[in-house]
Amino acid sequence: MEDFILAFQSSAQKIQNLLKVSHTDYLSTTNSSGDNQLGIDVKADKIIEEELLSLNSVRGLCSEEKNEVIYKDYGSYFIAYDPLDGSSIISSNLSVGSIFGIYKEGFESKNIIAAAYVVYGPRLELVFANDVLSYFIYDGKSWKKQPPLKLNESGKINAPGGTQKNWSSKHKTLIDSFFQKGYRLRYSGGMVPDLHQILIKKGGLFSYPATSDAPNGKLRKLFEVFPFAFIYEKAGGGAIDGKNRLLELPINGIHDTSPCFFGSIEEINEVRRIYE
Ligand code: AFP
Repeated sequence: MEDFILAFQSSAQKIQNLLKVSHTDYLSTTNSSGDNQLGIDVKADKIIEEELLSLNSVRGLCSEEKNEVIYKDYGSYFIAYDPLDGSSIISSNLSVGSIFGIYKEGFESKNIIAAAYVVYGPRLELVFANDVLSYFIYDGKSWKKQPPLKLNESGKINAPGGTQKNWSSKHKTLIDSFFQKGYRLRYSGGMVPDLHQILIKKGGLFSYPATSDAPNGKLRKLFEVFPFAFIYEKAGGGAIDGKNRLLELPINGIHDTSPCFFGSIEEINEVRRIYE
């Protein structure tokens, strides 16, 4: 796994440099999910693709920015990644991220054996989870390992995604109930910084539910939902679609999406209670 950590750190430094100097104009193209593509999305995808294809252990790559999976004829691991998540908030100079899921045998939830994300913010940070959860901060010269991130039984942050007028009534009841308990609204529209914040603050709930305009949710299973589900469970929290554990969901196509809830155990139990 060390080769993956080094590859993620190397591509993170290159993409951070790109973010410092790049314009944020859109290309005329869209990705496979129909999202408009920024020039930097395509450049970040290329950087990660080159880093990962150079590893002998990598057999296949699946990117949010591409339609097709890239296969090599040797290697053991399949990596699904979102090279730059948060395109719509880059022009506002908010933090964005890269997300990675590492799968054995093939792209299925049961095959995920590690996950990682990079936060491009005031600091460059990497979180990597396999059997344990490792947290690194880049100080401009090297990546310094930090104490591991751990979720408490509950927290105080509520990060509710999706357009509120398109929420179901039970979802509105759920979200309001946390605000009634004094939870603080912390939502930037960037999955990586929003979920990273809950891990750093040791608790809370991030939700992106089924909505009337996105009945299967918006976030992609292979390179957003499953990696963060893996990381949140390793941190002592939970990750469900309202009822089922996210890491038990099937996959129907590499860009398949799911409603998703990530958080501390008590918040996830409350989601189950309201949704079931
Ligand atoms: P963009 O990549 O289009 O900015 O979308 C970011 C994202 O996929 C994820 O990072 C956020 O959690 C989510 O969308 C925000 O979606 P809403 O703006 O609908 O809340």
